[in-house]
Amino acid sequence: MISVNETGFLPSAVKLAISDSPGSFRLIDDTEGKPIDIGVAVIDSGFDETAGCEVYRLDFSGVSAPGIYHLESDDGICSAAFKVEPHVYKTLKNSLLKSFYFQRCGCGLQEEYAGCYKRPRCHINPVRILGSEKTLTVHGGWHDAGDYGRYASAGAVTVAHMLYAYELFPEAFTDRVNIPESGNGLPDILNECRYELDFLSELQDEDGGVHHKVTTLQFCGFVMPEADLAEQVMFPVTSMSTADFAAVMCIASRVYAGYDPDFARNCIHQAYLAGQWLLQNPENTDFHNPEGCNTGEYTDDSDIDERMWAYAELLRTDTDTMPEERHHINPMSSQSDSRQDSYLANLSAGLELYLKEHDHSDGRSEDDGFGWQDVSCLAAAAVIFDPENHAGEELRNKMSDMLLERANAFVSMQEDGYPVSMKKQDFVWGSNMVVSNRADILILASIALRKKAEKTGEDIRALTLDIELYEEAALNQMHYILGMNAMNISYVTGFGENAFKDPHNRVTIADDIERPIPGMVSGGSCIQLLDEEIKKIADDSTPAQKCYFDHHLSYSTNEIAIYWNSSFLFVTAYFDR
Ligand code: G3I
Ligand code: 9MR
Ligand code: ZN
Repeated sequence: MISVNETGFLPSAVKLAISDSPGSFRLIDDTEGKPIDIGVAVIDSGFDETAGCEVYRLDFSGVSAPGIYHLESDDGICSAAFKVEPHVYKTLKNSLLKSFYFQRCGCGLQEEYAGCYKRPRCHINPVRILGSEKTLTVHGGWHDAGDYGRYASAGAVTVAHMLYAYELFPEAFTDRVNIPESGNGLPDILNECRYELDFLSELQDEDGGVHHKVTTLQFCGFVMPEADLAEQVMFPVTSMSTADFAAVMCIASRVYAGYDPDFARNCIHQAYLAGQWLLQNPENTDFHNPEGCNTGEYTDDSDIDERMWAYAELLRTDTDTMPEERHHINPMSSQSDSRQDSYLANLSAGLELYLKEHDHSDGRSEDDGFGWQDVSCLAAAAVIFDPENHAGEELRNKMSDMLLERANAFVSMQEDGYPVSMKKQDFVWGSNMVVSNRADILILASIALRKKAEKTGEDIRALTLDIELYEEAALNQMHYILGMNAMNISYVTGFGENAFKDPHNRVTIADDIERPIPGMVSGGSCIQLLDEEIKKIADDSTPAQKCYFDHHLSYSTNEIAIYWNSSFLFVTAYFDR
């Protein structure tokens, strides 16, 4: 087997594929239908426990001419085809972004924008507040994944991935992706995130607390969204949701300030209220489903990282750096200094506690801190890329150290076997997000080094080697998701000859359309074997990369989710800016 990134490579990038057997290999130009005179170097990379085989890296970086190619061994084994061209990831980037439109709840998807995936509006009935008969109406937001639940933390982290990407490399988001708001003066990534932000803002109580989720009590069957008519319930306020909400509303207030000042002012006001709630409610409200409820829990036994992220963003954003008139809605504005002090004190204490709890002396694999459960590197991004450095030099250095330590660990983890920065224990539910998050961290490290050089005037050439190492490692994680893996499968619907086809996605299961909605990322291999379907084809002896089943019933290995897509959009957009 020869596995390769089935979308393709940028012309000047290092180009690798993986063979599970030795031999000699040729590069075939599929347009000409014949081999080209480019050497394919074979490097024995040793036995890879996560793949369960010897791994031979095939380096064909010598090709740079735009075209369509595939690799062939001397005994006739062929890889999937792939492209080499500038902007080879543009279509993928735009499809990953468009996928959020297909997750929209509360509106109909019109044929003009959704094509054959058009559908009527869904989940428009009033929502009951758990434990009472009171109802309220909530609007919009994205369905979380293959289910139709709407979850505050998952939504907030998803939007944060996208808004941080936009803040750090806006040039990657100039294309329109044909959604109803296209052409309204905002980039479509901001139009799409606004759809979720407007929903999130309806989850906040007057005291600033944010409700954990809006779902039915039980997962519905494999029906279309508009046929899911069971009562929707709003679950209690949690500290995790309130903290994630505070953080993402701060980012939104910055990013939308130039486009919609009223909306931006409301975002920072809601963030400020959430921040006040956090200061007044210091206990973690680790959520667990009540009796009779089986929808997504998004439990977290610690909210230290979420609070760290909230305080980092509030420290950076809930200050006078915002338009002066904003303070009129913050009666506490004359006390903004004392607010600043409390954010800074809590951020500093939170980081100290977090670092103590995550010292990895127990041999656990590295955290990435860019997902829904551990948001520590979202907090790091808030501090490191704050142009005003509100957190101060010492805290910023600690955050940079944490980020760079992880990036360096991810670089070294790809030295043998598959160049993917994963140990066996990292193949958890949503392991493709772990891979993608590690690419995101590598990119953040690269950006941080560039910005440091710009700021200090340090000769960028001294940092170039590190920057190139980080970016090459980030691309290797991307290659894994797009096909260079032991399953020889592309984990993004519609992208690659061997793209996965049968996601655990209720819309795809129920819509009677053969092709799955494109641009959706599969959760990927999970060694915990957490559903009955995967247990039919995998057991404890199955290599970590192969605990995967392209079957709609395997929800623990083959679901799709908004924060898996946003994490991968971050890395794809970076390489198509
Ligand atoms: O954090 C621990 C880690 O410390 C430990 O080493 C590892 C192995 O034991 O487990 C890690 O916890 C895992 C957690 O995800 C964080 O990665 C749990 O085992 C695992 O069960 C948990 O899975 C989550 C799953 O819901 C079940 O709760 C997935 O991350 C999460 O993406 C998924 O989310 C679902 C929603 O509930 C419902 N909507 C669909 C969505 C995607 O499947
Ligand atoms: O479809 C649900 C998926 O979104 C969740 O991630 C998963 C775990 O919470 O549960 C899925 O729903 C299944 C339920 O848990 C058990 N009965 C079968 C349901 C559909 O696969
Ligand atoms: Zn809906």
